[in-house]
Amino acid sequence: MKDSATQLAIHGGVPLYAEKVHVGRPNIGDRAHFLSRLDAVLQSKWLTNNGACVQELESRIAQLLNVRHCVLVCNATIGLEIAIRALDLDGEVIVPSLTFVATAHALQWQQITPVFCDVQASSHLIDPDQIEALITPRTTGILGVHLWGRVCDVERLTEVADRHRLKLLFDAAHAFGCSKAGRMVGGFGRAEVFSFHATKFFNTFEGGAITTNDDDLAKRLRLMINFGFAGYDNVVQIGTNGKMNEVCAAMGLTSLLSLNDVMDANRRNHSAYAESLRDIPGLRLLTYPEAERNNFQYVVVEYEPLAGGVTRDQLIDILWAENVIARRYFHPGCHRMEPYRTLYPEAGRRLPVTEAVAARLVVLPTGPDLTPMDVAAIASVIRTAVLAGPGLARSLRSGP
Ligand code: T4K
Repeated sequence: MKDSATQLAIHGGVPLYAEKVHVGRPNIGDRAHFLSRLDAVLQSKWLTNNGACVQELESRIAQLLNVRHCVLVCNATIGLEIAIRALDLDGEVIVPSLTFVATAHALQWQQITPVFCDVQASSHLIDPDQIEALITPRTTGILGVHLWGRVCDVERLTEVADRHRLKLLFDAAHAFGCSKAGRMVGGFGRAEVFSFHATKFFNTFEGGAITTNDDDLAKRLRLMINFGFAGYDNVVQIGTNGKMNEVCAAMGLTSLLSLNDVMDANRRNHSAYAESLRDIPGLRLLTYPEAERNNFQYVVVEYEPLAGGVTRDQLIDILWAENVIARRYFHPGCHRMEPYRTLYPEAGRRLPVTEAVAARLVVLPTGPDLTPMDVAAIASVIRTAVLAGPGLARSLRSGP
């Protein structure tokens, strides 16, 4: 991130990597396949508006996720906004604060109040026990987030939503290829919204999908992503432009081919992190349920320093100085970002777990380009930094 003291502290001024190793490096897949798809797109002179690649990708994803409808969109943020609107949500919607800010923005953008709910400490997922206390006569829905690809307690959320006649929607931005009780994410709640952004496990450069088993909702979604057009010159409702283009869909068709390889590489790296980070005091690696499918895209660590040891932010500085671009996702929680901290200044009071977890999070790089040896090297930087403790923390504070 910055300071030469951190480099001096660990590697005598020479960073671990000559080039930056990032969280969120895109998985590129089979270039030749992508380029031949691209060539076919150019040849066809059909570049967007429900082209052949979009149609093929929609049907492949629907099949993979075992869901009736997959509506591709230009990104997950617009996908969330459209799904929220198609479900007629308004007033207040209950949502976790421990998420990427797009989840909250998708509500506030359309004048819906995001009512922030705390998460469970062990899973980082919305806590079903806290929801009922937040329901008011203005509440119309619950927006769960399958954070890190770990799937929400869908059963309990469904039960609460049904009891209070609320609509249940999921932000599944992280959860492509993940499962719960053997069921693929995609068919839970009224709809689920995936992100296919460059940094995601499965990418289309920019993009996303709304999936649902509800035929009427799917029809509405399709109208909404295309300005409300029901045919040439026939606009039947308000809509926007949420379409995915053919280049992005071609990338998606390419990414599908390497899905299992990427998942395997991520799983291998996650195990390597588990092995190398074992027994470091104050450090907990978030694990994924063994019986479920997960894409292991996020390697998430909670770090609570021992007295006088390097802080979480110093640990991130040290990693950055080594050219390991770790992230503090999703610090400090949406409720501490604008416009939420101004609009809802009291929200933090009911979010003690979110506040504590957000202060401890470190997300580490993974992906097929990273080998278990890289993982061991990154872990060794972390071990050195944490174990060096107060001495190193003092040198970081005083500088070179
Ligand atoms: N809901 C949730 C729970 C989400 O996490 C997200 C997005 C959304 C909704 C909304 O989805 P989209 O509307 O984006 O489809 C990044 C992504 O832009 C964002 O999609 C993602 N979540 C979020 C977790 O990460 P930033 O602000 O951290 O991006 P940035 O530019 O700092 O890049 C992240 C890392 O990836 C960097 O270390 C660099 C690396 N990178 C990035 C890009 C774009 C690359 O190596 N190559 C690249 O092409 O938000």
